[in-house]
Order: sequence, then structure tokens, then C-alpha cells
Amino acid sequence: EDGWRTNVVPSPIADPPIVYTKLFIDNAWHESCRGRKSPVYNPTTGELLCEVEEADSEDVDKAVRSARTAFQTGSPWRSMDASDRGRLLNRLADLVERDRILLATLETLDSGKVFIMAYFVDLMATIKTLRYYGGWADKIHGKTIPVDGDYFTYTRHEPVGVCGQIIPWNFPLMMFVWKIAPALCCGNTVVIKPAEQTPLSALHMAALIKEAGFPPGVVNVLPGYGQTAGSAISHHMDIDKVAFTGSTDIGKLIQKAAGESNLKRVTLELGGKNPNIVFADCDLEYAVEQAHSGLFFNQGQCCLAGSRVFVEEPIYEEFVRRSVKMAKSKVLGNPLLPEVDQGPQIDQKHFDKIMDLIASGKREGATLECGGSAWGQQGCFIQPTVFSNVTDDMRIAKEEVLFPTTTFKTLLYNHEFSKLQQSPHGLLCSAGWVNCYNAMSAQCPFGGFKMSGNGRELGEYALQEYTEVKAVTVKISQKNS
Ligand code: TXE
Repeated sequence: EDGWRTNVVPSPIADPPIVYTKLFIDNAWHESCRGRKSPVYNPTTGELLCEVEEADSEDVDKAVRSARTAFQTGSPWRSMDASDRGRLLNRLADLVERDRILLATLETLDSGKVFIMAYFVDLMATIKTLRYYGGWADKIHGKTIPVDGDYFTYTRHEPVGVCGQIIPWNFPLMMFVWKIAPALCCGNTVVIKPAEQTPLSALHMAALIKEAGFPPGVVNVLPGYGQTAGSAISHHMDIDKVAFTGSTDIGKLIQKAAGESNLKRVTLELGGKNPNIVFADCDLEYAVEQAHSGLFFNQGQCCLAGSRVFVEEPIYEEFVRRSVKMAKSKVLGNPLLPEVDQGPQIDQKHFDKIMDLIASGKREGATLECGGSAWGQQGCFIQPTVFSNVTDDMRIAKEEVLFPTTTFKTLLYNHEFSKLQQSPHGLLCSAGWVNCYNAMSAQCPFGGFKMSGNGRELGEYALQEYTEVKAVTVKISQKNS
């Protein structure tokens, strides 16, 4: 049962029943106010998996009212001991462990990610994140501050209030938990919208949240589209903070909506076009393998995918040769099957975007080393693709595409920067991995600089994003140092 320690590879559940398809508000299942439903497809086959209730602005209003009531002073949630909030998060982690195979299966059906990866990576991260923040709940301390004069000053780290959270389709469950766990640990209430493509694991989590014993209204889950439900969240006058993961374009709209409405706090985790720098003195086999998994993991659908690989000249050709061999060896197919390494891309829109970018790479003169075409008879599959001889001005070197397209560029051996300057300390970025890639963990902060977003998720740093600091100053008759 404890698969990640025993490394027992479980089998997915065959044709799991899809039980939860409604809006989750106030710990109950609701039909949408406008009576609309939206389709959910399996990207592997293109088949309809189910229809889910589709939230719009009235449903957001309803969910926000519920979250606001749950946040009121004296409510069961506000008067709960912090340690009990931690206990609830741990109980939720227990339930995710219990339903781990089912959740991984739903995740694969809904998003096309490889089942074994969903089980070992996404589910493990989900469970660990819940437990990590369960541990923090009763360790969020203020300070006492030696202010001037006869006063006693202390700070409280209070919850922000009702948090709107909007998440994408590439890690539906993991993003759900990255968002709700720090928010709940700090005592906030939540209205969360999964991506329209991938609502199923979030709805199953809603059922588990109720089963774990969270009071009604603490978490509300609203499947729906961005332009309707998402926009209603970002514009809402009674939401105190919005946390968003998705594209830079929509991130800008979220920030604007916050400014136009109630100046709600905003944290954004947006796109990236991440460089992976390989020096000639590397362990070549290991470096090729790391560069490969750093990009190809999750069909390349990661905002941290290392999609630009800069390789020092002496090893450039050999590096490209080995990388192409590795890319060509990938087995595409139904991601529920154990022998498959790569599933489909998320949907037709994304498929078209990738094909357009691949075409631009060819047109602009990069060398297509392998892949570049659609694969199979059904679903949104694309062959693993490697380009070499890429220059910085090409679209494939600049635009995030969320697809395994490696773009290789030579780094001159006598490069003008010293290796020290090229270490993470010398680069304008929010994270660096040295001699590894994709080494993530719940304890380590995650987020972007500049147009890749602001704010940090995970780790202790995420607590700042979900708390307000209140300074309380008490007049005293005489201070005593
Ligand atoms: O993202 P969107 P899409 C990047 C990646 C990808 C591109 C487009 O480059 O190709 O974005 O993907 C909600 N108000 N990333 O179209 O539209 C939407 O419903 C409020 C990077 O899927 O940003 C979904 O829940 N919300 C990335 C979420 O925003 C709105 C992950 C993300 O969708 C909205 C995904 C609106 N007006 C894509 N419009 C990463 N950082 O990991 C949409 N949404």
C-alpha cells in the first residue's frame, strides 16, 4: 500500500465510476444556477468521459457567501485550535493515501499523464504537501517587538480571508493541493476553480475534504471556464486574495481584475522558458538523462520544463546525438499502460499551438533532429521533438509551448562569462538546479521572477502569501527591558 517506499507498481482501476460531477459548495453538491454542464474528454481517445456542472458568476457568488460565513469570527473554523487544522490536513492526506490508485487513475484519464508518474510523482507530492502544511498549522508565530515608549507590541499572523484559487490542467491534483494546503493551514477559506479540461480529481478531493471533517464552506470547488467562473473570482468584491497558476496572458488579466475590483492580493505562477546549461566537463550520460527528463516529464507540460538546452561546444554534437536517441526511444500510447512513457497533449487547442511552433522552428531554420509530427490515429499525440542549431531570435527559443521540444544551442567553450557567473547566483531567475533537474519538494519554495509571476508556493515562504501581519500595540505603565 505504501507504494513509494516499496516501489510496488500498482495497476490502474479499470473503468472507474465517475461519481462526483457537481459543484461543491458548503460541503454539499449543487447544480449550477444556470443549469449548464460542460463536457470532460479523455485526451488519449478523444472520448467524452462525463459532463460536469458548469459554474458561472452566480455560483461563484454562492460559494463566496459560503466561504465568507465559514470565515466569520466565532465560526467552527475560526475558533478551531490550529493543531486541529493540522489534524484535518493530515486526515485528508490519509484519505488521499486510501484513494491513491483511484485518484491517479482519474488523473490519467482526465489529463493524459502517464499513470505510473501520476501515482508516484503527483500523488506522492500531493500527500507530502498536505502533511507538510498539516505540520505548519500550529507553528505560525508572530513576534514581540521592542518598540520605543511605554508600549508592548506584538504581531499576529492572521489568515487573509476568502481566497480565490484558479489552477491549470498540467498537474490538476498537485496544483489543487499546492493551493489549498497552505491556505487552510493558515486558517483561510477557499473557492477554487480547476481547469475546464481537468475537474475530476478536484471533485474527488472535494468529497474527501467533507469526509475528513472540514466544516462547511471552508473549501468550495467550482468547475467552470476561465472567462466566466475564473473571471468572476478575480473580479469578486468579497474575495480577499487570488492565487493563479496558468498563462502569462491570463495572469495579466487577473492582476488587472484585482486592481479594478477590490485590490485583492494576487499571487501568480505563470509560464517559463527555462534554460538548462551543460558544461563540457559534465558526466555526459547523466547530463543527457537529466536534460531529457527535465523536459520530457509530463509530456513537456511543465512550467519549469528545461526546453532550452545550452551545451558547451566540445560536447555539443555528441550531446545532441544521445538526446535524439533517447527521444526516439520513447514509447507513446495509452498512458494507463505500464510500458508507455508518453501520453497525449491535453487538448486540440494545445496540440495546434505546438504544431504551429514546430512549423515555425522549421521555417526559421532550426534543424529538426527528430519528431515534429502528430502520432497515432486518435487523441492529441505528438512525437517527441528535438531541434538543434537554434538561435535566440527563433520563436521556439522564446515561447513557452509545454511540449517536449528540446532546442539545442551551442555555448561557446571560451564563453565570456566565468562559470561562477553562470551559476544560479549570477542568473536572473528564482530557482536553480545544479547537477540535477526537477528536484522538487514540499519544503522548497517555488515560483517565478518577472513575467513568470510573483509570490512563492510551497515551503515556509508560502505561509506569507496566506497571512496578514497584524501589529498590536498595548499601552503599559512602564516598560521593563
Ligand atoms: O492557460 P490559461 P491555457 C501556459 C502554456 C500554455 C498556455 C495556455 O504556455 O500553452 O499557458 O494554456 C483559467 N480569468 N500555461 O489556455 O488560459 C482557466 O480556466 C480567470 C502555463 O490552459 O491561463 C484555467 O483554470 N481565469 C502553466 C487557468 O486559468 C481564467 C499551466 C489556466 O488557463 C481566465 C498552464 C480568465 N479570463 C498553461 N481565462 C503553468 N504555469 O504551469 C482562463 N482562466
